[in-house]
Amino acid sequence: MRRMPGRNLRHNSGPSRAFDLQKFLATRSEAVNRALDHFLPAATVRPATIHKSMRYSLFAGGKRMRPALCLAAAAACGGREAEAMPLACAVECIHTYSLIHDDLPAMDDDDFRRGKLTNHKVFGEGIAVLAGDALLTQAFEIAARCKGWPRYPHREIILELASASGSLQLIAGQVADLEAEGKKISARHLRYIHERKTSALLCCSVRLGGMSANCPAAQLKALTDFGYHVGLAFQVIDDILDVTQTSETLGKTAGKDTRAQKATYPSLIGLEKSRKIAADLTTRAFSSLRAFRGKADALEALAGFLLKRDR
Ligand code: GRG
Repeated sequence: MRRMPGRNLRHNSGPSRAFDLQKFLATRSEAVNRALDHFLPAATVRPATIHKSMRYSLFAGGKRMRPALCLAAAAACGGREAEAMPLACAVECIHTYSLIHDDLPAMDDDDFRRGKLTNHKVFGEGIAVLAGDALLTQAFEIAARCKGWPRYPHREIILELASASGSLQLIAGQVADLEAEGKKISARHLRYIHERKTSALLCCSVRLGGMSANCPAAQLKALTDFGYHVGLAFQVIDDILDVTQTSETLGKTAGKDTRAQKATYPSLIGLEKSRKIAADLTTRAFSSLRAFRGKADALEALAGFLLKRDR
């Protein structure tokens, strides 16, 4: 992935205008939940166990940040959020699949996620693996059913999802993360992991939002730069929260990274420097939004919020 060159930055402390982010997040989360409920087979559909398991994790109370970013990107490009909604749901399905598999005993072996018992704790490991598989497949089905746009026909949309979630991005990040456990790695290698494990899907979320608005290439590039930097900042903050917050606040086991001897920014360079890196990355993200000439309020507010979040 490309990084942006340094610039003089107008934004350095978050959104410049009042934007009601709480209202945006509440209304969009509700709309995303309704759409996901519509796209997924009902919990009673045979075989009911798998549909219950998929729905258990999908509706367990995630923050819905990727869908929110997707919808906000569509709005920034002058598109209709309704057209972006299937893609927002597809990304959330992929994200939820990755969390279910990440929590398995063969991976991070976690008991809690989104404030509830992990999928395998409730349904068993076999069903949890299959629920993850089914959510990943569901994402591609939802995307294949969307209408497609002149600049971004179905092929482009499917390729976007596949490349973000495949063995060169999401899976590559997870593999590198697993292989780095207990080892001392360089900041450069840690960046490689974060780019793939986290930034790729956040970047994909905003790019798909732009694509659903049939955005021109310059806007897609601005969204790519924005998503890349917000995605990296997101993971640095995630690592910081792991050592500064309680399990209750996070809804997942806090302090896991240290116990598993995971490579993180706080373990590599300390908390203060990590906070500075997250803030710098967010400033870079803000600067990408200039291309939208003041129409990216929601994206701007989301980036500011993600930097300051406490869970
Ligand atoms: C294919 C067996 C197999 C496993 C795949 C790819 C993968 C496992 C896991 C992805 C790695 C991962 C969990 C990355 C971390 C990204 C991250 C910070 C997730 C937390 O996102 P939030 O805070 O979560 O948005 P909520 O619950 O709010 O949606």
